[in-house]
Amino acid sequence: MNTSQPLPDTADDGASPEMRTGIQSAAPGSRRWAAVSGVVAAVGAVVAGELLSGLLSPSLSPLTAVGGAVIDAVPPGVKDWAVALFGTADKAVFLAGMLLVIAAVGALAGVLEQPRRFAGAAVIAAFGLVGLAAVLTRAQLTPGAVPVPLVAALAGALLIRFLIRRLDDEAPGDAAGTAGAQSSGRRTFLQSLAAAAGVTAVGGIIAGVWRGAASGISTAREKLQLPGAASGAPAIPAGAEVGVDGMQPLVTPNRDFYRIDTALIVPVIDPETWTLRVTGLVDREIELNLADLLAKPLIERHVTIACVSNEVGGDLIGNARWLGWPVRELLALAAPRPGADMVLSRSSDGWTAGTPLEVLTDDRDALLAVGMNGEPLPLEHGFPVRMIVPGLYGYVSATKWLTELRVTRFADDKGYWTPRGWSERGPIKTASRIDVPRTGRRVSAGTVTFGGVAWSQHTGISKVELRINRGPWQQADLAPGISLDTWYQWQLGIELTPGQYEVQVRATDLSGKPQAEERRPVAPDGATGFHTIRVDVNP
Ligand SMILES: Nc1nc2c(c(=O)[nH]1)N[C@H]1C(S)=C(S)[C@@H](COP(=O)(O)O)O[C@H]1N2
Ligand SMILES: [Mo]
Repeated sequence: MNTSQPLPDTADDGASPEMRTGIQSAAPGSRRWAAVSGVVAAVGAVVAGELLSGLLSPSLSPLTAVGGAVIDAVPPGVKDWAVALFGTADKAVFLAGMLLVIAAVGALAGVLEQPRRFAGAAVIAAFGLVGLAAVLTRAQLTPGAVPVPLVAALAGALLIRFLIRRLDDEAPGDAAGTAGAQSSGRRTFLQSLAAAAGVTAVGGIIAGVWRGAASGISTAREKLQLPGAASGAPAIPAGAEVGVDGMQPLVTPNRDFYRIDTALIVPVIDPETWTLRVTGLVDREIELNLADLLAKPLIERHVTIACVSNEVGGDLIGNARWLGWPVRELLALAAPRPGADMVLSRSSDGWTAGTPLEVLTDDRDALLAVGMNGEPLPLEHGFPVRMIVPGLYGYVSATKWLTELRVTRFADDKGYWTPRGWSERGPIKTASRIDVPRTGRRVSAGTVTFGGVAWSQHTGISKVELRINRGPWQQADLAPGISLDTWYQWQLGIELTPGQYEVQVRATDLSGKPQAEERRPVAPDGATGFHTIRVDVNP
């Protein structure tokens, strides 16, 4: 930049000195820079909070506390929100939105700080108090988390004051403000602003890498040696995978497994210090650590878990081989008292699920899972320990980052989603899906091969049928399932002449009950209706 030339907006600043009646008034051009200063100060405060929480409270920063509080406070019945939370929440978009709001408040603070000293600093301090309030309400609260929003806000307030002072120095507000003095003052201001922005950016990158890598825990996870299973998973029967091109694998690889949770950042739990407590209506409270758990006789089972927010034909469902200790064994040690009918499982971030005691104590192999497809649980799937309960939607059973099992009663306690418009009980509904061909796809006339999956966890599937243009149901070839708790693949070849067709699928469970035809939305307890696709058959 040519320093002998006035910067573009010194023209607005300098052209009308009479506008600057004393140091309190801000010229329009410098107001823009005041806004920029405010943005840098506000984002700087956020970054300071992230860095400091990295040191003092890795699982709770002011930013994630406010985000978590916003997510929890979303009014029930707001469908898009529910879908965003239950559905594959785009957490990056949510975080970006939060940063935009913070930047906007920062800009406002900058504009306020310029004419009224400390007005902007007060806005940033108020922001710190919001952060503190949010932090205090979070389940991950530790003493170390408390000073973080205060120190971060103080840093932001000092920074905004410093930058605005520099900005004001540039324009003394009287005739002494010659073009030369202004341009040198402007240079000093811009240098300060650039330095502050640079430090903020570098700090942001460090905080991001720090979080992203969650390095120590990832390493601990990689080093963790899972014991073998005392009772291995039943072998996958021959032919369970129908081998139709374009179908998903029968066992879902971890990296492709759907992820649903309310956690803005993945909770990072040190396996060395993790404990699980059994509390509530029990004769004996129990606390065990990971070494205790891994020393138990573990079993391995394939279980297909599904989200209640899975739309008809949707992909919020996956099948994995889970290694864990049966929940019923732990509950037997704790000895639930008469009258208890629910277990409220809690994760490290305070999220809860209410599961009927009965399904955790019957023979269905509900697990305290430590392994997923032969590896320790991935961090985003609940490392180090989660629950897996065959037959129930995830929101009432599949607690990730598990820390407590509270034996209680449905009359006394509620899981996270129940007061938010979702049913207290969530058995998975029998359903089926056409995966091949994909809807709208063009295929050639002749034998068209259809393929897909059907599930009725813990009951099993007896038949799958297809119908074309609402004609008679035609029975598909149903592959053997791995167990009653997993999905089944099916396929059927149908002769089709050129034209456009509607194809529907329905499954019947092993008790003879067909899946529900009536179209119902996902709330409050899971969608129903036949998955319907359209196929264009070319000549
Ligand atoms: N801690 C915690 N566990 C949770 C949730 C959550 O929000 N927090 N969501 C549940 C829901 S709604 C589902 S469908 C499953 C999804 O498990 P996955 O992400 O491993 O597929 O996790 C369950 N466990
Ligand atoms: Mo879910």
